Amino acid sequence: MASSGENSGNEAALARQAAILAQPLTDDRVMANAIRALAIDAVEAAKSGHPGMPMGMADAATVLWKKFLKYDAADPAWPDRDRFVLSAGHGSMLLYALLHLSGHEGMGIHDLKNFRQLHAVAAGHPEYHEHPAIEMTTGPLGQGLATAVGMALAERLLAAKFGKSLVDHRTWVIAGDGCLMEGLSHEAGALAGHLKLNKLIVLFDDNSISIDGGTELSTSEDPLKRFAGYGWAVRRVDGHDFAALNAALSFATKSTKPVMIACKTIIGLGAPTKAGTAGVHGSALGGAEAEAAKQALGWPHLPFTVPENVYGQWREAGSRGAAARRGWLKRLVKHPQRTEFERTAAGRLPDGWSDAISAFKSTLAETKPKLATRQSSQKTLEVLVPAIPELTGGSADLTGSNLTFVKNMGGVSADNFAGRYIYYGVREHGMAAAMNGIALHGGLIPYGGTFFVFSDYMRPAIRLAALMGVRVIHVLTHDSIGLGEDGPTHQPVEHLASFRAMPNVLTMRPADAIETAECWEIAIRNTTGPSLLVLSRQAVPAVRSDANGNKCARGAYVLAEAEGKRAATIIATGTEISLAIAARASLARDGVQTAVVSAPSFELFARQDETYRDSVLGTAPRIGVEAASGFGWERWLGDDGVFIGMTGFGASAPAEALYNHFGLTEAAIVAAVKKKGNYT
Ligand SMILES: Cc1ncc(C[n+]2csc(CCOP(=O)(O)OP(=O)(O)O)c2C)c(N)n1
Ligand SMILES: [Mg+2]
Repeated sequence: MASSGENSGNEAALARQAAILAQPLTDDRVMANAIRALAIDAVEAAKSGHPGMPMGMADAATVLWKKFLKYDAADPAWPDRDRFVLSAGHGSMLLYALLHLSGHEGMGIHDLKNFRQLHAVAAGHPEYHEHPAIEMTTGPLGQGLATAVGMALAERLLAAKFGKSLVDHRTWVIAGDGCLMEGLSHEAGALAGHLKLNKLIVLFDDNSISIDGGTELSTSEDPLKRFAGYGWAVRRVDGHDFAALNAALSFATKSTKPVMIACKTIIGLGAPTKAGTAGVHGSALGGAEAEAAKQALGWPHLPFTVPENVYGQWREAGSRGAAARRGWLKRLVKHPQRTEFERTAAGRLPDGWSDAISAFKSTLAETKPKLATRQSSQKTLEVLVPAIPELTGGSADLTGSNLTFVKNMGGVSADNFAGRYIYYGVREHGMAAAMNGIALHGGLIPYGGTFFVFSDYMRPAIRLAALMGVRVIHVLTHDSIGLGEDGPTHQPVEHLASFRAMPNVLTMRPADAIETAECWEIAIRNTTGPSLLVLSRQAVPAVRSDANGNKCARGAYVLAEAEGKRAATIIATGTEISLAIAARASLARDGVQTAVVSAPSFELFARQDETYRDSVLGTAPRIGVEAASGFGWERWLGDDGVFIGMTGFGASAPAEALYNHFGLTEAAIVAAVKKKGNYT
């Protein structure tokens, strides 16, 4: 019988639990019970949280952190540590308890007591910046698993570059039913299997419970069969049998394929009535059940109290990797690539790259090429890729359209991790999450391409990149109705507005070759969040002839000042800049003087001081032009402004016909200025 979110129908789980709890208390079980007790106490204190998952996975996590995970609690930043990703982020207390018990600084008992309170290190879900040993922010199910694929891939790429003596670690993931129900798990699993990322190991919390009740309410699949189909090695194990867990993890470390171990667990193990039910997933056990659980577990201690001998065993586990780390440091000192390793690990850019791009921009200023901005992006990459060896490219099966490949990068495959270009396949979401993992791992700067409209398929991963503040660069081509004949399914309309609304995303839509190079330069330097380069399919004339400095860095600037007093200010981005320039010339012939402002990045412009912004925007009436939704433009246009853009979806036709049809024309700009402008 399916349970319905209440603690009913769990007789089988309770019978199994009784047998488990009747076993003699081994050291391993006591160590695991310390996790359980802390999870119970913290959730009780916060009166909210998720005790079930930490209580269920405590045994498996103990085996992992005691015997297998390579880490040294004294230095969570050790580059060659194993990565541990709690994909089932709601079980955050599992991670916090592990960090606390293993002796990590910055996760004291008072931090656990403060679970889920304002500014607490122990936030509701693990937050990347709260503690150096939290490898990433998790909570949106499936993201952890897919990001871990990127971490495991980064390890392979860096091992190929620097050798095993510096780079030789695993990526471990704990994922639940929810992570594996998410579609993203398919993209991630398939990519990892294809690339034979054998140092990626997923412990699946196979408890057959999610929020609505038993998983039989909504799924009949066998994830192990699915992952075996992707080329993974799979095992099933009793998640409360320490010997079996040890054997399974040992097997996992010898695999030539990525590994998934389904740990059959009881959610909330220890809770006398609620174990094995959805009732223990996401709420405090309640005083009586919490008390009784500790009694059943043989844990007679006061809340937030762990006996010294148990701390001792955990601290031993936490320092188990110290010798390995010291050995690694010695190898680093003698390593011929030490300087390069340290530079890239710290995320510092190489000398000379900025000169290379300056020289390139000077050439553009002379040659004034008429190119699609996606082509300009490729030409910029031809300069950046050789100059910045850590740049790692890719595309979600649109390499020839995104123009993200540069000669000699070499494709990454299971047989060749010396390549620098990743064929992500038609897996936008998987790509964006893997890019986050590559960036989080350190040592590499990922960029990846797809059509701008399919940023919708990547949005959850881009949002996490923004929240975590990691440097990933998205090359998003075919940026408007200007892509033409492929029609409205492929034509972004609301995407610029939506990303401009997302905190900490840098959205840039350059107008010509020089602006594209400038925006790439900004993206490379933007170490604190994702950058989106929104690029055209169709060619645009060069509008800039000066290449000194970086004008795009101020977000918006006066591209062409009015000859005399401004009758109006025409503000445009990307491909619409050339329309604005043409309208300005036509108006000037009629004696109407206007300025054209190029506004490649709203976010960067918003960061400028008011004086600068006022000087750019001017006091004359403003006309905004962008082949997209006008949502958000009112910020720059003011009450009096006019927006010329899209009010609905696009259509299928040649680009020029679409611009005419939707009224994005020189004539429309001229008419708007004549209607609104201050001139006599
Ligand atoms: C993408 C996403 N959808 C929904 C949720 C809300 N949510 C949190 S946990 C959960 C159930 C997860 O079930 P499972 O992974 O089996 O966790 P367990 O109950 O076993 O701890 C849901 C739906 C979420 N965090 N992320
Ligand atoms: Mg579950």
